[in-house]
Amino acid sequence: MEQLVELNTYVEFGGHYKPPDCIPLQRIAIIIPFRNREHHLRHWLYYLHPILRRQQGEYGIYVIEQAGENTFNRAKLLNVGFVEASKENNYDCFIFSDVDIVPENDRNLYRCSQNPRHLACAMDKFGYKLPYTGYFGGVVAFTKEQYLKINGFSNNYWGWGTEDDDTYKRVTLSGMSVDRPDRNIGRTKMIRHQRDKGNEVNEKNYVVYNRMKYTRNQDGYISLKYSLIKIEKNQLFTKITVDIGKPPS
Ligand code: UD2
Ligand code: MN
Repeated sequence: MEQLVELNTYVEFGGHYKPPDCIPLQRIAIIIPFRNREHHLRHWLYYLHPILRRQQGEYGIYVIEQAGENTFNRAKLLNVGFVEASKENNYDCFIFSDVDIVPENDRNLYRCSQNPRHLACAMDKFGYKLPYTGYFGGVVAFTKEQYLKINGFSNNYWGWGTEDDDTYKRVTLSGMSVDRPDRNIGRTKMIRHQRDKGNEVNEKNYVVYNRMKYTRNQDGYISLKYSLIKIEKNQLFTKITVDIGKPPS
């Protein structure tokens, strides 16, 4: 981590960057759901800070850590990230990224666009193409307005899977479509890994998914509940640790 800090002296404390010689059109918060992936985070910071700087955006990095051992809830952590980052700065654009994904091409701009944007549209693990049309996992970008329009993400997906499909459906049901970069530009790599302990596949997620048409207006940004445990400012990122509860028994 010390070496990483030395390599990226242009980053301001807390993981912020602002280009010195132009006025950026978007203020970007990058939100990373997190627990127990320090090695991936180092990897991500090593690659992403230089890329984001070259893209001349104004950005802040927020690592949202789920405290405790309860089942992981990725999408709920993303909602927390939206709320907490918004308290710090008037961000226009929110990029929600897995900790283990790195773009291969600088021209894959970490920016928001007309519609919610799917940045990880050509992943190495899927043969550099979409595994299915509605795939919306990995890295996505929403303006504040787009995020609020879909009522954020569902808080009810505990464990691995389906929360990204839920998000895609929220987007289409809200009358928006998805923007993606060209397949050559959208190439990304995911660091190979095993499924984490505490993030097992949850069959109940399909039940949540099948109901979402009726529940999405109540479940999301509007119903988010959590308690803040700690805000830790590091040189290259801000880490926010939260208690988000546990799945219903
Ligand atoms: C896929 C999707 C991801 C999400 C997930 C299902 C890709 C590239 N990504 O990822 O967007 O839809 O399926 O939930 O296809 N994490 C931790 N600690 C944990 C568990 C998860 O930090 O213990 C975070 C971390 O940022 C990780 C992300 O959650 O990258 C997604 O979890 P994963 O990487 O285990 O799932 P994966 O690769 O199948
Ligand atoms: Mn992964």
